Amino acid sequence: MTTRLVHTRDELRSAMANRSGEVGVVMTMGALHDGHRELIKVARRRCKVIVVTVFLNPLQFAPSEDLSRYPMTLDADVALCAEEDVDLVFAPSVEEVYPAGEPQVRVHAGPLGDVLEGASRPGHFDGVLTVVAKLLHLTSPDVAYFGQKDAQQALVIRKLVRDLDMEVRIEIEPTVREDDGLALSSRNARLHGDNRRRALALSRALQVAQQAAAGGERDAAAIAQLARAQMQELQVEPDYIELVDPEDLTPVHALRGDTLVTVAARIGEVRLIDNTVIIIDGDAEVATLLP
Ligand code: PAJ
Repeated sequence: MTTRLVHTRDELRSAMANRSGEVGVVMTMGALHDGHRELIKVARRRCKVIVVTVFLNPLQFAPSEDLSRYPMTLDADVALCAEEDVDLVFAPSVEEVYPAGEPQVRVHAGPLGDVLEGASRPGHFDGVLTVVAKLLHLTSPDVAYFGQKDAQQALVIRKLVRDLDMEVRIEIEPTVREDDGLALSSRNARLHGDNRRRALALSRALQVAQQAAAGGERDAAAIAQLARAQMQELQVEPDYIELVDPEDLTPVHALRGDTLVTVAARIGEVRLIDNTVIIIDGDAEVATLLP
């Protein structure tokens, strides 16, 4: 089966019309890497028809953010999709997705969209949810796959489909990392020289948090302090490092159950995020967001 590239909603509709079986979608902003590839592989194993969307959504970037510097590599993206036996790549233009310009009606993420990344990037999750809702409507999947790398995003998308009764299953897959621990991200291509080494501050901080919890530490502030100190060794000051409840993102003070440790930092020009789940009294191998 060859991979088909379509750009318009009409092409998408007619390409989907003669397919049957469970449809899985992987939504991306392009510049595909092995993190995206893993989501596609999981989808390929589980679904009959795989659609990958490639759309750099302006609605989720503030004017001051890095939209114009975001890498665009559609040919390579389609080649990666072909390697993974994807059926359809839907790569619409901004005009195709927003034919009337900026949409007047949008999905509001609510309180979960105001904390952590949302506090640093006001309106970001409204932009994400608005495009995710549109792409879900356009592709009508049975299952949509997202990465734990963007844990807050995955949670607000789960909330979107529950609160608005959307008939789609949301699956969250573990973060794919470089050998040294750096979480794969399209933005890593912009880490040069010493900044590539300094970017390890995030994953190392999360390791320190895991180790502290494994050693019996239950005080969230103490764990955050150890993690922050680890980052400072690489001269990195986090935007935030927080321990929160993975269900509702409220701050955790004493670790009693599974706890999401989430971190963001600017390395040079590049803003990176990462997270891990500390499992208390459970199987530490399953450190992914719970269903
Ligand atoms: P993008 O950053 O391209 O990510 C697309 C999907 O790949 C997301 O679900 C993200 O969590 C996942 N992903 C990214 N890096 C990963 C890694 N290292 N390991 C595992 N999964 C990873 O997230 C977006 O695009 C956009 O906000 C989008 C949902 C497409 C809406 O515009």
